[in-house]
Amino acid sequence: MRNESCDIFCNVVDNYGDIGVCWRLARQLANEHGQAVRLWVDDLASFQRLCPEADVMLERQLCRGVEVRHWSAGFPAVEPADLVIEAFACKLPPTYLAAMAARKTAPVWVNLEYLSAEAWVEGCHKLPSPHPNLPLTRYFFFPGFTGKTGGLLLERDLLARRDAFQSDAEAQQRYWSSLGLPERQAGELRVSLFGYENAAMEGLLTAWEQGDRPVTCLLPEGRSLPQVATFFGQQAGKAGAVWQRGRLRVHVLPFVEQERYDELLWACDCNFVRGEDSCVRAQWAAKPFIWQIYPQHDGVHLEKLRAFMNLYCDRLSQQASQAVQALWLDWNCGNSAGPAWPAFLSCREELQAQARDWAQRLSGNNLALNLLDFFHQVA
Ligand code: TRH
Repeated sequence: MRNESCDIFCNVVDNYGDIGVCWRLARQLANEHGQAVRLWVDDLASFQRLCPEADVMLERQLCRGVEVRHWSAGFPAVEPADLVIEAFACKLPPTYLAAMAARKTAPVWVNLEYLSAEAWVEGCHKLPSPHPNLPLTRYFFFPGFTGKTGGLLLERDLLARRDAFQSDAEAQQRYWSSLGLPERQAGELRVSLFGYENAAMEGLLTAWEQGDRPVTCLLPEGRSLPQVATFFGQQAGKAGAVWQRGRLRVHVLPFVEQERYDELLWACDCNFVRGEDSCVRAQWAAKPFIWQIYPQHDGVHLEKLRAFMNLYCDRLSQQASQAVQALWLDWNCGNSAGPAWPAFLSCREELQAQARDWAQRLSGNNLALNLLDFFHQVA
């Protein structure tokens, strides 16, 4: 293993996606590639949701092989690392930039961008952007779904662990029991639901309530919970709550540490996910999924959604492709998602096979490996 260092800077804009991606990358660089990683994060409370043993009061702590630093005003004088990752164009502290420029060999400076399936990403991946005043160059690094992009975050053993879990009925049963769920009823569908507030929610819940098979919905605490609670005539809800209406039963789950969330995705028949990181995890889970993209005011998110749907649906039959697109568009445009659900469900076998194939195809393009290759080329 090399004796290299890496600083990752994360400004938490909203929710858990920014820190979710940075924390995952930091762990991978430290634990799989032997880098000395410092993760600078400005919001330790958000970080603690993903890594519960973190102490929000500490300026500096070691968590799972990563040195986690509170990024606050009054940035300390530190020696910059060999590889500097600025996540999602958060601005580096001016004193740190000056220290980077003062190093005998400038660090490799990478701006890790948001994930997008749009075609322009391939042309911008790895482009250099010289600093206007300092002798430094920043490179754009784009995650993505094609070989001309930086790929996706994927831990070394993830797919093997997934396969072991998915082929072990007892392990799955233990998992369900740990959540307090009984044995599956005949024909029962288990669905996880992680999303934002959504006008399409009531229609979907109604379709499940009135459908022809039992649906158990696993709902992590968070932004979707108030709407679901209202559907059941509740003022609010918290982890442990179980609600039933018709054929729909909802179990409210605690928000778990990041490493544990995968099991939920692996165990369910179908997953509703959102943002960036949970969407990628749903793809590795190799199960049919429905993506709620992070909404942007100018509507550009719908372009990003279409770009991804085009890629994802490319090898599906026309019927399955239409079913996926109809449900995803309804779910993202706030139209009642109820009418599109039965068609989606009827293509489940094909979608299941495609999900496995898709994960397999993507797994050859590993973001951490690509990033390190790039670092070694430029350094
Ligand atoms: O939280 P998000 O909505 O984050 C978003 C997006 O990343 C978006 O692109 C970005 O612009 C915006 O933030 C600012 O969704 P995302 O990306 O899925 O992140 C959620 C993280 O939470 C992910 O790492 C998985 C994790 N998670 C857990 O650790 N435990 C849980 O129980 C659940 C449900 C999620």
